[in-house]
Formats: sequence, structure tokens, C-alpha cells
Amino acid sequence: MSFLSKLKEVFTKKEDKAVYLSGFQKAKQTFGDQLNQLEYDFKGVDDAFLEELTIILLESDVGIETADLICDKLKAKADEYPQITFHWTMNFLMEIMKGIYEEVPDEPIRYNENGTTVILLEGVNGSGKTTSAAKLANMYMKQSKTVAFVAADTFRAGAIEQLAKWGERLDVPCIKGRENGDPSAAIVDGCRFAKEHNIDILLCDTAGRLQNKVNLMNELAKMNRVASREIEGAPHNTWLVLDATTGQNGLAQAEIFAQSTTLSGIILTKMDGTAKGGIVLAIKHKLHLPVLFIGLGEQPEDLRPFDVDSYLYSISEGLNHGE
Ligand SMILES: Nc1nc2c(ncn2[C@@H]2O[C@H](COP(=O)(O)OP(=O)(O)O)[C@@H](O)[C@H]2O)c(=O)[nH]1
Ligand SMILES: [Mg+2]
Repeated sequence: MSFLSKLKEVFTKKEDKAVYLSGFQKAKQTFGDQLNQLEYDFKGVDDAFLEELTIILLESDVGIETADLICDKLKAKADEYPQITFHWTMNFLMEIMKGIYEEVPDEPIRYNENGTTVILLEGVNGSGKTTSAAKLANMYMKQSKTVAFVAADTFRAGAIEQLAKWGERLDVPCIKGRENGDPSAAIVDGCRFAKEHNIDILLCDTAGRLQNKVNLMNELAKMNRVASREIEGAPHNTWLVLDATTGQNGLAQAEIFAQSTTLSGIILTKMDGTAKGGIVLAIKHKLHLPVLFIGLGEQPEDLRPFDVDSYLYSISEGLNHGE
């Protein structure tokens, strides 16, 4: 059975099929639909084909390094099959992309078996941290877990109130920092509240200041330090919230955060609004960070665990014809 057929078979059994297909609709138009166009002039995996493929990969925001790697691997594979068809070329392409994503195994999410699991959400302003906190709260409450928020974005006016409002809407307690105060103080208050009230998941919404790497590093280190003093092993997870529409610029931000603290995963927001689905591969290949969740809208229920098979199927749906 070909890779694409297997992918289709796996995808058909997934729960979130419709959500994935509609969320990746635009990404599919830049990727799968464009690839299909290459079939008309296909004469094998030659320089002209690889050049076209590179352009499509770059337009999907895979990034030049990852795009080159994909092309090299595809060329090597095609060299084994001189009479290769377009369909088999696409099969190999998708298999190679999956291989790149799975080259480094994803670390599972860490949960504290003995108390509160502390999750720090980091990322620049506007990336979707506060909205993601609300979405995660919604998800964990559906799993019958108790949740609390820490509004530690003390720098941006209105940021604390924004999370507090989500707290009211979702009935989640929100421990508020003081505007212009120390975000770490809010984290301490939040951890103490969580311990007292047997909270399972403490979601900390932090400030995303990137103007100075040393400051950022110090601020994040302090948050980690105070959290671990309050709750053993905290923060158990530090997730970078990235706006998928910022493409390669988002990747550059991710690199700075990754150099400044220990990240355990990525939440990729606004996937619904971007044609650039390839950023997932670039993040995994360059930073070895798993994409844990994807944001597919502005409402609390618009968050999905990331699944590489559903992702690959959704961005390449049209390629499954013509077998
Ligand atoms: N379409 C869409 N919009 C989102 C998503 N996540 C966040 N947003 C919007 O992006 C804007 C910034 O989000 P916010 O959570 O305030 O970002 P923060 O500054 O990082 O806390 C808001 O208007 C959100 O509604 C998403 O997954 N899809
Ligand atoms: Mg915010």
C-alpha cells in the first residue's frame, strides 16, 4: 500500500477530520493544490521539477534549509527509480516530510502526579497566549481537571483584565498580577493558590517582551526559579505560543525564546488564517520542538492536539486522487 493510501486510511479514523480539513484549507491551497499543478509537465525528478517544488515548499513556509533537505532526500529516492511516476514522487515526498517530523521523537506533556501541574505560556504580544490559556482551560476542564489562571502579563495594559474576563466566562479562578508589577510575584501567588485549592492545572499567561534577550532570559529564569520553589518540578511545561501567520519571522522568535529558556513545546495559533502550513516542519526540524496544539479560531473550543498524520493529510488532500 502506498504512503498516501495509508495516510488516508489513518486519517479516516481520526476524530477531528472536519476541523483539520477546514483549518488547513488555505494551507492546502498553497501546498497540495500547487503540487498537483506540477503533474502536467512532469518528466521525472529533474532540476526543473525540484526548482518548482522548492518554490512551493518556500511558499508554504517550510524554510530554505528544510526545503533543501526535502529536495535532496527526494532526489536520492527518485534516483533509485528511473521511471518514477508523478504519483510515486508525491508518495515519497509526503513520506519524507513525515520522516523529517518524526526524526526526533516528541517528548510527551509532563504532568505532576503529586499535585499541581504548572504550565507557562510564553511568546510575543499578539501571538495568542491569553486566548490559548482560555482554550487550554476549556480542554482540561472537559477532562474533569480543575484549572486556574495566573495573569502574569503585567506589562501590557489591559492584559490582566483580558484573562480575568475569560476566567469569568469559563468559571476559572484567575490570580491577577499587579499592572507594571513583577510577573514572578504573580506566579508565586498563583502557585500558592493552586496548592491551597488542589488545582490540577495552573495556566500562567506571561508577558512577551523580546526587545532585549538578556532581560528576557533573566525574566524567564526568575519565573522558573520562583515556580520551582513553590511547587516541585515546576514549571512542568513551558510552551511557546507562536502565530503561524508570522511565518519565518515566527521561527526567528522561537529561536530566541529557545535560547533564553527551556521550551517543551509549541502552540501554533491562527492556523485557520494562514496559507503557510509548512512552519510546523521548520519548527520541528530546526528547533526539535514538538507542535503540541494548533489554534484554529478565536473561541475556547478552537484548539486541537497536533497530529502529524492529520496535518499531512489535510495539507495534501488533493494528492490522494489519481492512484
Ligand atoms: N483566527 C484566530 N485568531 C486567534 C487565534 N488565537 C488567538 N487569536 C486572536 O489573536 C489576537 C491576539 O490574541 P491574544 O490571546 O490576546 O494574544 P496575546 O497578546 O499573546 O495574549 C486576538 O484577537 C485573538 O482572538 C487562533 O487560533 N485563530
Ligand atoms: Mg495576552
